[in-house]
Amino acid sequence: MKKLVFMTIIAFAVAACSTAKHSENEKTKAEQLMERLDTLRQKGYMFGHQDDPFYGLTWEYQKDSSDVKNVCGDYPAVMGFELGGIEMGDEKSLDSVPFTRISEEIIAHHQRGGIITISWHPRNPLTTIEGGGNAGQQYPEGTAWDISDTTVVKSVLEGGLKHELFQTWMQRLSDFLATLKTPDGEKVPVIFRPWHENTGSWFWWGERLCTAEEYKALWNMLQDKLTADGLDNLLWAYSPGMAPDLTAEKYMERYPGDDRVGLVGFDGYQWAPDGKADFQRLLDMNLTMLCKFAEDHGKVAALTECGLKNLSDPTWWTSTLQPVVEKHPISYLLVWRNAPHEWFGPSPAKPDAQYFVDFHNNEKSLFLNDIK
Ligand code: BMA
Repeated sequence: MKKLVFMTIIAFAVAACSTAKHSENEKTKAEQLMERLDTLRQKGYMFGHQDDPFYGLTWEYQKDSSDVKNVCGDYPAVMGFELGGIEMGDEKSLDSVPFTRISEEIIAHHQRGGIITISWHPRNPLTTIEGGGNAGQQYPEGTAWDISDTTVVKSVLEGGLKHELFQTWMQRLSDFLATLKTPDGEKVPVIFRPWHENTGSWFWWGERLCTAEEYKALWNMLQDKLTADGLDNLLWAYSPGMAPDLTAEKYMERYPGDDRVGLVGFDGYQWAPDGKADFQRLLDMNLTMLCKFAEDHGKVAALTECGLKNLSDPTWWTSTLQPVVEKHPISYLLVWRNAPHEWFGPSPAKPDAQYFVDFHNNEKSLFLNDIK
């Protein structure tokens, strides 16, 4: 990559990662992560998997296990973790993973040289019944997917009905993030990706649920709070959903600003088992837009979520995904979790495993051993 572009990226990263500028030897963890991502991008694209170290299709909570490693012999370079439920003070996430374990695995992956990304699907602050009335319920009442009311974002902003409650929720999130430190006190760098898929309307922060101004105010409120708490290890990622109308103009509509975002991406799944051609066309088109946007704005680009549910086409890794992503200078792609009811990663028990090995062996796909 041209030096000028690299310098631009670093300049924006400094702005996006914290308000203070830092000299070479006192870069924040977020700034260092941005530089690392940018360097690694010259080599290829990293593979990521959500909830990788907790469970697979035939096991759960076995130390050092991973479906990805069990298939190809290496851990994913990027691991994704979900914090939904932390805002309630729950012991387990909405995906039933104990938060103490999440903290431990984040630190362990960082210590083995890997990269961490965190998502957060907080419950609906307006419809959640405090004291647990509808806690633990997955869909949709009281959850992030509860879109029964269009004033939820407004309600948590300054002057809103749930503003105070949301301060408590943000504090609990902040307290958890503060635990992400190695034993010698080093903060773990994290790609933090809140308020995602906001150009769709299935979360309470979605497009038809709030105005662009309200969305940005929500983003800013959370970012300002976590920054004020000293969390300068967060690289903020903005990721709407893949869509035929995701032009650069559309991408900008709710974009929080170059000074507030370090990584740009989008989430894009192939939902129809026979939808290969349409998926490839759309993915290619959106990645072309995204990578140009990233270059113009001095950001790192990533396919922040993707997958084919239950790998209904076992050749998907090499026949569908790889040919498109290898054309674009993205930092990483991340496939969603291997839950019993829906899985997006490989598993030794499934026919896509042999194709995943080929995907892993391709020199442009990067796994943990490729980035250490
Ligand atoms: C969704 C599904 C849900 C899960 C949520 C948050 O895509 O996997 O089962 O609770 O993500 O991780």
